[in-house]
Amino acid sequence: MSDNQSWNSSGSEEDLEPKEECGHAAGVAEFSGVLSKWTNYIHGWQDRWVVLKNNTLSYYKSQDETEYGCRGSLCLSKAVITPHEFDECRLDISVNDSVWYLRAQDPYHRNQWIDSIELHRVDSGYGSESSLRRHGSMLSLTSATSGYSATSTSSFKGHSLREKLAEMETFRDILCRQVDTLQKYFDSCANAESRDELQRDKIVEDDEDDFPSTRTDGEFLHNNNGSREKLFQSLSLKGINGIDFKGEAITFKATTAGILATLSHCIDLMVKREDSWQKRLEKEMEKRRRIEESYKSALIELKKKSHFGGPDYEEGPNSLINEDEFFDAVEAALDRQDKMEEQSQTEKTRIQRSSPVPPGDVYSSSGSHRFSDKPQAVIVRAVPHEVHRFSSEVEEMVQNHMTYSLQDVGGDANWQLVVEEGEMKVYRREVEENGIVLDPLKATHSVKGVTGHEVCHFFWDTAYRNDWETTIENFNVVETLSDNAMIVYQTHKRVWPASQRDVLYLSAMRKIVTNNENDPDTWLVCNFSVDHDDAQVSSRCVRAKINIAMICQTLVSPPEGNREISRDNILCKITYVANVNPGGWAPASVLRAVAKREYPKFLKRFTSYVQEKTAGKPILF
Ligand code: 9N3
Repeated sequence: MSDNQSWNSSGSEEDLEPKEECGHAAGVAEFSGVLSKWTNYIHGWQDRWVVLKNNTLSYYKSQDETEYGCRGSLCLSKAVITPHEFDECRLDISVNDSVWYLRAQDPYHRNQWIDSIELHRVDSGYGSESSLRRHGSMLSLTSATSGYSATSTSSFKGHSLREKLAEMETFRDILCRQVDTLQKYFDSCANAESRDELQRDKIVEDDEDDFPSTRTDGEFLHNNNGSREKLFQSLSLKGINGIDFKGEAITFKATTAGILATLSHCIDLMVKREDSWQKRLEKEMEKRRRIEESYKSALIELKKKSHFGGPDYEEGPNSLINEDEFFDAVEAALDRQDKMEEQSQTEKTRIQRSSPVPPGDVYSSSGSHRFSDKPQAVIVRAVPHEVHRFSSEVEEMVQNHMTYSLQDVGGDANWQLVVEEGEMKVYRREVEENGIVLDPLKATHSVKGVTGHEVCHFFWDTAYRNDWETTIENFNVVETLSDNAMIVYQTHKRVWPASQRDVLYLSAMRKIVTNNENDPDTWLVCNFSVDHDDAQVSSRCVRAKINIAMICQTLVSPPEGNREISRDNILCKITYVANVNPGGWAPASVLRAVAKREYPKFLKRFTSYVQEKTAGKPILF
């Protein structure tokens, strides 16, 4: 019995046997190797020893059994070689209606076989056409496969299913051929009626691999290698027109059964795959659950160990508390600070009442500085000022503030008014750089009864710093550059749970005399970050950077009659600008909330302090 050639009309003798007719590709070496050959649905793909020689492709059961003769052969002159569209290992070789379905061990060997067959083939017109066709499909195939294998191992994952698909395509081919055979039979039936003539049967059995049990007489048909007598004997068993109907019917059933078997195999594969995916999913879910659990317990441990909010507590994007918690903590800390301040304030006034000091000196901590003792003695030496190594920096800062900081931002859409209280207006521009809030701030205020010089004096002179500044833990003058410029190092109170900040800055006070006599002169203090070798480096602190200016202009309204200018006639217009870079991460919402709360508080407190401090004292213009 044969494989697929048993049921088509021409894996025929003339193609299979006659080496002389087939021609000979001179000088081309013999090529042989193992290829899988499709037998039938029962035996499926079977390894066969295939030999390419003398323009003929022959196959043997195995390499050891070549002396028993080949089981089938094809003349290659008219053979059409078709590499399979999807199965990268497969090649189909057909001669007329006879097809061999072959598979190599890998795409490389498949291509090697195709190339060798082309080399051995003695060309006929037909052959060259097929050769062209073959090359056409090879081109697309090699490009498709190279792209395919380059993608990933995923091409192997669907390997069995792909193989099954290839098998089913083989079944389809077989069935198509059977349909053709039947059609031929019907055609000849129609002809026979008129001509009453039976055609000589052309069907030749090829491979005995297939359906040995289908023969009723137990005779095995041999292919081109077998005896011709047996072939003719068998013809008598065939139906009308030489067609083996029983064989065809059995094969039809077998092929359809094969399709069903393959389909069910596919289903099995898919079910197995689904099961394995399900198992993997369950495993992954379990893994996730365990990781989540260990994360939670690690978090609890860490909270215990790092003294939540203590010095080892990590600030920054990796902080274990979220912004809301952080924000609440900051709010609570600030409230505590406020309460403590209030308490110390009431304590101070209580002491002052019991031991009176000169009026207007309530906030003075030392009581020995020039202003409180002899206010008139404050010498204005701002113009011309002393030269020091930071003079040019200060000059540049002052110029910038005079040019840009004094610009009105009331109608500027970029600046949003965040707080308005009486004459005080606080604006800010929301600016972030790498997630760090830099929001520039600008505030304007009108303070009655004080001059710009007085405001700047109390702001600049560190002797009063502790009287009005509530956010500083400690400060010291690192270097005095001149009588209106110094370098200050200060540590800010820690805003729990954020890290503590320190600032090193140059603080300079200047008077800018206007060149237009209708405009008032300007007094200003600018505080801007600098580097200094003597500056303490604190491992506890994160270094913040500041660029702050207090810019003041004094407006004087003419006094009534011949009176002297009193404090009732003066008004100080303040522009306060602050650019603070916290120097490290802190939650944006927290910083913004703190800034919104601290700056207005500072401005009110400080200006009231200056008012109180100067009240009843001679005016310092
Ligand atoms: C803030 C400093 C920090 C944060 C300042 C520094 C600051 C403000 C005013 C200096 O006008 S001054 O020069 C008077 C002299 O002290 C001056 C304000 C904000 C939060 C209000 C923006 C640094 C401390 C800090 C930053 C970030 N602490 C925690 C997180």
